[in-house]
Amino acid sequence: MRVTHASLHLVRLPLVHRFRTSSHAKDHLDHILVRLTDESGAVGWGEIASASDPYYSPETVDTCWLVASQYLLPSVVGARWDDPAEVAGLWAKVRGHQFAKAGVDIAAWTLWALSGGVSLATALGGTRSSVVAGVSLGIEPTVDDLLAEVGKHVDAGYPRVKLKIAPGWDVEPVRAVRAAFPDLMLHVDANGAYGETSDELMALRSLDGLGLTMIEQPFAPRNLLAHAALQRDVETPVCLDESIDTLDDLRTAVVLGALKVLNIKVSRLGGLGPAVAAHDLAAEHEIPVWCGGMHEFGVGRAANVALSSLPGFTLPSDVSASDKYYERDVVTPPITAAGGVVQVPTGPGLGHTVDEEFVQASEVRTVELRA
Ligand code: OSB
Ligand code: MG
Repeated sequence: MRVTHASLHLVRLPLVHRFRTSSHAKDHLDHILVRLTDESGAVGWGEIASASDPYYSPETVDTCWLVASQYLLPSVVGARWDDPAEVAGLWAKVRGHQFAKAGVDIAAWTLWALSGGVSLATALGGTRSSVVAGVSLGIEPTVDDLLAEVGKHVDAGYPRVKLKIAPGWDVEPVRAVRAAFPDLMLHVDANGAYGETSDELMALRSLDGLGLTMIEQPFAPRNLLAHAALQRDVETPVCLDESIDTLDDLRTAVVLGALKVLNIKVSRLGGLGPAVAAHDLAAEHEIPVWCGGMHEFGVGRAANVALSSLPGFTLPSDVSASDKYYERDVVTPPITAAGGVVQVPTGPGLGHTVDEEFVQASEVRTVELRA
């Protein structure tokens, strides 16, 4: 296979509901779509789902644009490869920049699956025909607003809800949600906002009796020792997200006892190849995994659905329907969830068509490279 033509498309979509985490709030998102064309004219799409600001990861939309246009695409355009797993080898000298790599890697996988006439899920080794979706709810202005948001998504059929927490917005709102929804599968995500002061540790320990499926990323990404110490203190499984950028990180965290659950994000791990490898490694250690999201547009969202069809994804994934975030998505049909379940497409490649007219109408920057 040989990519003869590549382009990047910075696309802006408005969010239907303002999303606030421990670090920031967003009303619209800018993601970079990656378009690869091979010698036969087949087109594979990927998505660089980086945030605009370096608050979740050190990457931003601008660093991704720079690294993808100046390093990743020039190494891919014109090169021969037979398997998408080889594509990462073409940019092996580039350290880090996982989000940028992931977008190009997804495009290579979708192009390869499409050319082989198989679905992306089948190409990755997926076995499920549908995946269970969960929703991630941001920090709301009041507990009543949060209860209304939870109720809306429970009514829409989502079987699992994750709540963003931060020091000062934790035990009280989570208790209120638990009291109102006693049987709901519930977990919390702090995006690394907690330190190790006695008040902060006390708040985290107080969450232990609330029947949460997990406490996700309470401490800073590189602070594996604090996660291991908390896991020794609480029954609730500790889940790592931002701490795990590579398979080496995962091996270290396992040895330290820093996690009982792993959030696999295609973007954070640098692509679908490494995401599948993390799934396999976690399975060897009997660590259940689920697929995390970055508010992806339809391309990245479809890749998340395909990945979630692998057998180790036993917990609900953040693969909610497009309409939770966007009025109109970049793919047709959009991703839909009926009763909290998303069907895994069986058609070749992504299983969704990119609406190129809408992409063009919504793009704020573009660049092209030819062999
Ligand atoms: O930690 O999972 C996270 C969004 C932006 C940054 C970090 C996170 C999130 C989400 C998104 O929770 C969930 C989704 O895409 O549905
Ligand atoms: Mg998270």
